Formats: sequence, structure tokens, C-alpha cells
Amino acid sequence: MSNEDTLDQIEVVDGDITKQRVDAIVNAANKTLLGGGGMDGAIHRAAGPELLAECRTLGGCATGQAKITQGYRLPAQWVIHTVGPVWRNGQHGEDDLLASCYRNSFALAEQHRLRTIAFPCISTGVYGFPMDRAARIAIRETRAHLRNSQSVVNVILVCFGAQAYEIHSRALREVFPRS
Ligand code: AR6
Repeated sequence: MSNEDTLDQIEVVDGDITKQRVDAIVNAANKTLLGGGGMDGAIHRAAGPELLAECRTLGGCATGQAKITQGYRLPAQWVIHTVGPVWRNGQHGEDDLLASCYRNSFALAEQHRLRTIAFPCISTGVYGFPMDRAARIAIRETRAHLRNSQSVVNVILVCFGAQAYEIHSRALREVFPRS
């Protein structure tokens, strides 16, 4: 398999996740799944109160796991809620837990036969995960999934701002070196 195998199925954009026209957007939530600040709050505001009502029925979510709801007033039909790890010092399983967020989100996308999915930079805001390290994990997991995917064909990594976009573009070139 060439080094660039699934590169054309991954798009890094600078944008707002609530605006993405995809089958599912991923929400970087907290364990309660009852909303929060940052992007979580923006997703709930854009989706409308029905999203919180459905989230109340889910009983929360453990770190590294994922749960799915409808998207209500969002352009995306579904929201996959995942709970990223809080960064401590990197010695508390943070890398594996972040990788699990991507794997479990992809697993739900496959179960629902979704084709397009947009991820935010999970854990890199309030939860403090170093963005460069998180970006390499996000891209590595995306590449691994696309190589064996049954349903998902396009993945958008949504960066909020120019700096996040630059970091992810660089990480993409690292994970897919030109042969
Ligand atoms: N679209 C895309 N990315 C965004 C948006 C947006 N509209 N808004 C912010 N970001 P964070 P976390 C970026 O803090 O670190 C919530 O309160 C932001 O710049 O939203 O996983 C939850 O309820 C950053 O790079 O998520 C949890 O309590 C990235 O999204 C907690 O925050 C993630 O930032 C989760 O913290």
C-alpha cells in the first residue's frame, strides 16, 4: 500500500463544526453529556433543546467512549458524543484514551452506515491536551480506520482557527510522507 493510500479521503479545514454538512459531527463532550462550554455549548445551541432532551436519556458516557444522537436542527443528521481525556502529564493513559474516542466514534459511524463524519480537535481546548500530539493521534486513527472502513468514506478534521489548521496540516504531512 502506498504512503498516500487514504490521504484523499481526509480533509483538514479551518471552520465551525456546527456548520458542517456531513452525516455526523462529533461533539467533544463531558461525562454527563448534558452540555458544557466551548464547542459542546455551540453544538447544543445550534441543535436546539431536543438534543439535550435526548442526551438526558443516555446516562452519561465514560472517557474514551462514544454515544450517538440525532442532530435535530444541525445540518448534520447525527451527533456522536465522545468524552476526551483531561490532560494531566501524559502518564495517565491520555494518548490511548484519545485514540479510543476516535475508534469508538468510527465504530458508531459504521454501525449506522454513515459515509461522512466531521471531528473537532477533541480534548485540545478546556481539557488541555497538547494540540500537536492530539493531531498526530487523530490522523493516525483516521488513516487506520479508512484503510478498513466499510461505510465511512470521508473524514473532515475541523480546526478552529489558523493555528490549529497549521498544526493539523503539518501532522497530516508527517503521517502521510510523500514517497
Ligand atoms: N467548531 C470547531 N472547533 C471548535 C469550536 C467550533 N465551533 N469551538 C471550539 N472549538 P473544547 P475539550 C475547538 O474545550 O478540550 C466542554 O465544556 C477548540 O478551539 O470544546 O474536549 C465539554 O462539555 C479546541 O481546539 O473541548 C467538556 O466539559 C477544540 O475545539 C470540555 O469542554 C476542543 O475544545 C471538553 O473539553
